[in-house]
Amino acid sequence: MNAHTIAFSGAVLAAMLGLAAAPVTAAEKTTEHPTVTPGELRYMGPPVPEREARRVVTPGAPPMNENEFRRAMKIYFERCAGCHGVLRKGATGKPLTPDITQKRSLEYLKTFINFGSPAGMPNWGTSGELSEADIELMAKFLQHEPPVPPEYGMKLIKSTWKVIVPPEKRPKRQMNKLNLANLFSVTLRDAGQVALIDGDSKKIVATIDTGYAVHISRLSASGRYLYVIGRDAQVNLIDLWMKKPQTVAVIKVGLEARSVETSKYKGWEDKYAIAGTYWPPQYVIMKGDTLEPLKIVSTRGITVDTQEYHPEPRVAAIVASHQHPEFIVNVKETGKILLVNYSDLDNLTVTTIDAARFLHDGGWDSTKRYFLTAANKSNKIAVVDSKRRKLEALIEVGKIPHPGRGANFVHPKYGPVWATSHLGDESIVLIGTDPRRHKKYAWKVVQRLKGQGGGSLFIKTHPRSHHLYVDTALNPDAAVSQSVAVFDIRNLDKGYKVLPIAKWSGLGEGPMRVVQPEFNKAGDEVWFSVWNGKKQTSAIVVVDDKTLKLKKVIKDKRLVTPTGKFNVYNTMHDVY
Ligand code: DHE
Repeated sequence: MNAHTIAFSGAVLAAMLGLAAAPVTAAEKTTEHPTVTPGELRYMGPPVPEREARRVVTPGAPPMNENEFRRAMKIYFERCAGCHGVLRKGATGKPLTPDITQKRSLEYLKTFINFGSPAGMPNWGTSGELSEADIELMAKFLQHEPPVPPEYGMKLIKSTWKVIVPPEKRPKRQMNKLNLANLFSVTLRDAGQVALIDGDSKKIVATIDTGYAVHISRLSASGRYLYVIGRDAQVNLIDLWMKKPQTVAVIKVGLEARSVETSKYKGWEDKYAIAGTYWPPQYVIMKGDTLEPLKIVSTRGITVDTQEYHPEPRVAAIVASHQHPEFIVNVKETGKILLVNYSDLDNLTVTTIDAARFLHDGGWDSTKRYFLTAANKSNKIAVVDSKRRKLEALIEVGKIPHPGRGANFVHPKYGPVWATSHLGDESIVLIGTDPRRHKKYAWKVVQRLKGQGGGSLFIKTHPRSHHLYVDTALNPDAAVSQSVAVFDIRNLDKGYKVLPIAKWSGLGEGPMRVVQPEFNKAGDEVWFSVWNGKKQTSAIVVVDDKTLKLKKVIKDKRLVTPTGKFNVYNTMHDVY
């Protein structure tokens, strides 16, 4: 279905997206047109005045004029792309391509946008966020071919960058009495916030507005700063030393993103931050303490296996090497792992490691030398030796491995192992990670455990625990998605015990799912999110790791759809 697509230049889009694009300076002003520079004039022609709006046509879609289309595009990129993807292929929200939306009808789309759904779609109309006219506009827009989203170059990124508290004005020492090492940053996914919860008192000490459909938190090497990224590619830099922890800098590095990290190599700690985007497919290196954007690098390129060009290879997990001044960047659709050396940004050295397509999440082995990462739709784990800068192994595992950062423990027989669970089957795979003292087991599957079922997202343990916890948050069976399996590492053959986490929360009704175990600093408590619908009450359940008994239920109306939880000490030191 060919659509009459319209492309907008960055500057025009900046204006449409409500991003304060840099004003046209006097020098750039031209007598030919009051607001457009000669370069833009040559490139895009004069801006189309309202009255001459051209019609946008996609066969089968209700007609819209260009001004309506522009407005709908602005609303979509600002409010919807974070969940439905900039190309409307779906993400946490359903795909919204014309082959689907045109079958739904205008009335259905209007109703859905107006009332939302318990599965997490906000009620844009009844909440007053969108007017009736805008809802009608969006219901039409979604039946047209998605417009080519804008690139996000330095000018547009810089227009979103704000230093709210400059470094020199920030405290010289911690100004609050928080036990920061045991603080948790908790993703409040559909609220677009993080909650900071004191691990000792279990009290919420702050809720901080972040990007839309907020995704993950990472810590600075110093443990002072929290870097939070939203699916809308907004990065918040939060200073935990302030009297009340708050955002001190913010930037939007693209339209859609999932990962953020800071430099961790000795002597370079926190000098740089990096964010990887789904759209545009690129990564952005920033100053660590202000988020000043310094370098944008596109990840468009050739796929590792078929050697074909890919226009939209999204940046997935990023970790910071401890062996060299490098970021390790997973590029999903090309299957390449980039070691980006930040020691000379003007002459950037990037080692490109061929791994396997559909790279996703991953984490370090216990020595923090080897990065083990899922090439999830390739059913493989890739192992990168960050010291030798080489692919160590590509290991066949189960169906769609999804480790989060994985789990490291010492197996009674095979020595140090790293574990992943799977979205596509019930297995939990253990991989030997000690090429020196357990050479014959290194980089091989040494054991496959049977878990509760597929749909697992995260697995976790702790050096002081002898338990391995496995969620099955996306399993279709509520009894499975609302509980977790726990193994005794000393006797894995005994199988798992089921903890009825959702039941312990006492929440009662709602489409709740139990997701992501996270230990406290001491390693004697495990926190689970009971992720309910946006309109229902959610909770965090704390389990005593020694007794496997319920220790505490954290319930608070501010806890809206809690998902990822990041203990400061464990996240700083890659303890998992
Ligand atoms: Fe995530 C990590 C991508 C859906 C919760 N998620 C990651 C990472 C990536 C990613 C690339 C690794 C980041 C890193 O380490 O730098 N996640 C995606 C998606 O593309 C996907 C599948 C669909 C989407 O639209 O985003 C997706 N993720 C989800 C969820 O629905 C989850 C369960 C709930 C939520 O909050 O959105 C979710 N993702 C998480 C969490 C982590 C994560 C908690 C960090 C795990 C960790 O321990 O580090």
